[in-house]
Amino acid sequence: MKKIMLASALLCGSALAMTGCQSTQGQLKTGNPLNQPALKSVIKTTNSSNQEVGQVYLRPVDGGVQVYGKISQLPAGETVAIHIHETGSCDMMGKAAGGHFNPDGYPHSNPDDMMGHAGDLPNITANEDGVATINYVNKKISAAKAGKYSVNRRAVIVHAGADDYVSQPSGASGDRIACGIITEVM
Ligand SMILES: [Cu+2]
Ligand SMILES: [Zn+2]
Repeated sequence: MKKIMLASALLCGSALAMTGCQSTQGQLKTGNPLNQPALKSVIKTTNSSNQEVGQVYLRPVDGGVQVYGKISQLPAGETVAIHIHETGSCDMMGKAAGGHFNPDGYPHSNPDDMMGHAGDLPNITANEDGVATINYVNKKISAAKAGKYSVNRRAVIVHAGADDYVSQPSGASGDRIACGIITEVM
């Protein structure tokens, strides 16, 4: 009897983790929903309302770091840029986040270019409700707590326009409309 109760308690804990803490990941079907992300960024608008508009999660996977999440309240149907910027600050309308995370001194490029910024990510496109998702494996960053390629304490920035993956230094992606500092998931 004791054993059965313990088992059901564990199941309950798992169910809670899926439906509670990890609902976003579960909905996005981004792999094993019981696998906790290592890092997380709560995305807020850079304007004075400072409203929460999404979450981005990061977790180590084979060959890289899975970056996944959802951003809402974007202009409907618009394609916009999202990057990891070097400094973990969202001050001054996101400008304080600095340039793209670039530990190896490469030029800006498309996110799959191994000789481009580590912080480059693919553009996201909002649906008619202004909601966009991202689910991308970045091979140039680490989700570790610290280290040369770690993105812990750096910033996720969402822009007003799309990244052309060519223009220097940041793809001509326009204003910084939303921002979140990347932190460890406790
Ligand atoms: Cu950016
Ligand atoms: Zn870049």
